[in-house]
Amino acid sequence: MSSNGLSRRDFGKMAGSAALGLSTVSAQSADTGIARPTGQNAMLAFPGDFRWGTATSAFQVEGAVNEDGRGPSIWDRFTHLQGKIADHSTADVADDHFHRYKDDVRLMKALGARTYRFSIAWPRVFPEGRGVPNPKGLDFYNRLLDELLANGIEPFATLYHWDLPQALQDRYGGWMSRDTAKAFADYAGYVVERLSDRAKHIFTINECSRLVHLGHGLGIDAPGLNLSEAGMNQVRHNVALGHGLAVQAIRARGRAGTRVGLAENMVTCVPAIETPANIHATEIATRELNAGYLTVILEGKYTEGFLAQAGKDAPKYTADDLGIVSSPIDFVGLNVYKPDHYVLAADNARGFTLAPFPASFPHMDASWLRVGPEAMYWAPRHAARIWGVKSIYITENGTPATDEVAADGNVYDLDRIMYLRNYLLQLQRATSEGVPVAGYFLWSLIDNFEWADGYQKRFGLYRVDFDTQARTPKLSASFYREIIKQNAVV
Ligand code: GCO
Repeated sequence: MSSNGLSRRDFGKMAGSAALGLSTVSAQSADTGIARPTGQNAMLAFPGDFRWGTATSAFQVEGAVNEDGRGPSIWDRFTHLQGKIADHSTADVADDHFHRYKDDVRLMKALGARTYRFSIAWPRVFPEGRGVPNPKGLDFYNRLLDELLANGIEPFATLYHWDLPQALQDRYGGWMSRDTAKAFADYAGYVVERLSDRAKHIFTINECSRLVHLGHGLGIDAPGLNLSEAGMNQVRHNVALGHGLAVQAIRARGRAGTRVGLAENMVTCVPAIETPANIHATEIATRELNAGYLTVILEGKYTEGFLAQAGKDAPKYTADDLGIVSSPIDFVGLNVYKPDHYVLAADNARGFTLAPFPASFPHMDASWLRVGPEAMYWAPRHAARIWGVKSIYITENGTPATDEVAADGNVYDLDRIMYLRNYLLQLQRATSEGVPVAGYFLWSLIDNFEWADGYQKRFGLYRVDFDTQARTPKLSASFYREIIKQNAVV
């Protein structure tokens, strides 16, 4: 009993009803003694300056592919080939975000989000990939930046989210050539010179890993190639070189205070059982399995293991390249969806074993999206521990869901909420242990063009009716708004 005669249980009830269940007083059950600490979710809180946002990419949302002088990209070409996209769709219209960006900024604002990660379409800015710029194309991003800032939303811009100008594919073979890396740096410098008065955080390249494997190995993504191991290694190196040259161009031409990093879906290794030996093995595995990109960027050399394994298929490079590739960056962005490997310590030459996944391992509404929330703890922790990264953003996390519209018109996407809550609990574990994660961008703000899956896989907090372009919040939008409001897992 408290001194005013009310039991704490009664008081909790009163305060709870007054604040729609969001009481900040201790709500204790007299019967069980189970209590939340003062400040409802204090145990699950994020650092005070944590940045919450959502993410999209240009090709997936913009549409307007022929407007204001935009040139074709490899994804325009690819989507118009027969049989490449599951539902035979294209992204010619997508979310029509090019025309509806003001509405979409309002959706962000309704979430209470303070940041937004989007990408700039290279072929809008340089329709031919290099040479003569198209100021009208860049103007779209001027309008978008102004709208974001007017609404108190901080822009985080990605320069390359896979929409390579088709002209560079035709002329140089795209990323098979170092010329594309050089063209990328020129484009990066041009854009940052004009936008970094407002966009202070720049990501160079999104997910090198996927563009190499799905785009140049398996042929599932544009440009739809099936290169040899040697070819893929060279593409990966050229992308890393493009990243490094772009970092240098951004430093040279960006306004003071411009910060630059990359966004990668690192191969995420999780200890199968959290013992010191397994954790150590996991760190060895992380370095080796990311050797072709993150490791060389953050360490300035390819590991001996990588070069030995690649043998004659190793990429061709110069010593100068390694210095460029490893140009210092300000932050690392991690796209975290799933655990890639569960690792056990092993008495073998590598020092680790990758446990095979059982057929019954759970996944979301895509077979690749395994539910392993602990990936969200280990990915940033590895970046901080292995490479000493001081500033990390979770640049993507989210899931597709079936998102049926219920009889009352709502989308009760409980599976997405379950997924997000569990991943965010692991992120909170990381930040509470001091892993320097500065922000989180949920993929995605709105349902959009999910590459080879077309519009069949919905990742949005807002449902999009692609016939009418109407946007409707799903229950997960309310969930995320509450997370942002409380700055804690709810
Ligand atoms: C990615 C992507 C997004 C995808 C998302 C869901 O970088 O893979 O950035 O474009 O849509 O990951 O698959």
